[in-house]
Amino acid sequence: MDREKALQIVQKRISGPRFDHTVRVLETALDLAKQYGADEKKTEIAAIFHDYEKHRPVSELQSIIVEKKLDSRLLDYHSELWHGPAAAFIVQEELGIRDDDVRNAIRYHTTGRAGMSLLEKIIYLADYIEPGRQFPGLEEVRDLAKTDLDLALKKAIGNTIKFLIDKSARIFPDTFEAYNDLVK
Ligand code: DGI
Ligand code: FE
Ligand code: FE
Repeated sequence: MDREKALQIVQKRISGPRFDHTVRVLETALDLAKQYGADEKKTEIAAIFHDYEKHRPVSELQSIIVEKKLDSRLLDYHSELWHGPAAAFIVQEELGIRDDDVRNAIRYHTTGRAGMSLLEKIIYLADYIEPGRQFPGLEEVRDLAKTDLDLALKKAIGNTIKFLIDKSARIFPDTFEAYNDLVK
């Protein structure tokens, strides 16, 4: 699927600011892919579709997780975590996107996981540092991303865990496992 076609498909579901975010994630991810030697075509598709299910009602996301037998642990955690796994399923089902690495990059873009691939790391980080984002500690991660992908990722995931603890939010095990995996 070419870039324009993919963007057209996504824009029908997530227009407005969320679509603008997607385009910035795409540009950021392609920069990282060039820098760190990832497959640019796969990066493009994963970035474009990473938030494809972001605007689907929570009740429908829940049905997808139950009926399609996705990771049932998700149901015990915040619904914010559901759009990635749902999108990874839907892009295969509806659009025939079968590449495992692309689908895992979409699936794990919110939580990360232990043993992330280069593409998974790039999508996670691009989503975190795209130029429209603004929060404490972000500049440091942007700087690290210029020289050391794993160090940037460790900082980003560590910041997310701190942010969640400050909110007294539950933390999905994959998020901890991603962090532990990067601290060696
Ligand atoms: O979809 P985006 O807004 O572009 O970004 P995202 O998919 O990374 O979602 C970010 C949200 O997910 C942010 O509010 C933090 C939250 N999040 C990330 N990891 C966890 C989490 N929330 C919970 N409850 N537990 C987690 O492990
Ligand atoms: Fe997302
Ligand atoms: Fe996103």
